[in-house]
Amino acid sequence: MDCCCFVVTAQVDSAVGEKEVGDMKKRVSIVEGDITKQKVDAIVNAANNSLLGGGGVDGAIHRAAGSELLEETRQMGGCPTGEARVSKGYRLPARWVIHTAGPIWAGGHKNEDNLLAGCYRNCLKMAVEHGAKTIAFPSISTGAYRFPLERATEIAMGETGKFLENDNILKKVVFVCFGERVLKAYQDAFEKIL
Ligand code: AR6
Repeated sequence: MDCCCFVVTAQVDSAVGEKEVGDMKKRVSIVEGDITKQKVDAIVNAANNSLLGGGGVDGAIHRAAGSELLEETRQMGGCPTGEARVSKGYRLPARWVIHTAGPIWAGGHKNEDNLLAGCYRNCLKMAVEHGAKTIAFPSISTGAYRFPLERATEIAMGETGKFLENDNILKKVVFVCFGERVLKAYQDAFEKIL
């Protein structure tokens, strides 16, 4: 599943600031596939506070990168929820892995929205600080951590849009969707938010 089955193309609005809006949309892609196969500068890992690996996308990234990744993340001393840490990509096509710990969904009253927004903001910031021009995200917190998918995709798209408005370094932000349900949610959020 390493091919791009779906790519959102830019819809240029006929409003003031047309060029800026159009350009920002063109910098966002939505694809269905496996993030470990993405040929981008940095991929994001939906990790946990320990940064010692786990299941889901975290497990897939560690398997594909090889054991050196765990050796490096072991030295990091964990990562608070909403923050991000960077490692090398080892055997992955991506040069860097940006590890972030998303919030565990607890009904919406434990600051989950802001913590998830922080994950996106901090990963994007860290990518730029490392000179990455392309970055791929999985759908952080929407698997084992049970964050409602539609709500999460709107946060992902909203934070990315806000970041790109003020950044001219990142050329492409790719949302990698594992399965059709996730793909549809990102397509809907793209139309609604960007
Ligand atoms: N490529 C892209 N997306 C994937 C892949 C893949 N190879 N594999 C799974 N997904 P999850 P979380 C999707 O559970 O909710 C781990 O054990 C998956 O379908 O991986 O943030 C960590 O160690 C879903 O849409 O992450 C933590 O303990 C999305 O990735 C905990 O799970 C996120 O699902 C983190 O939970």
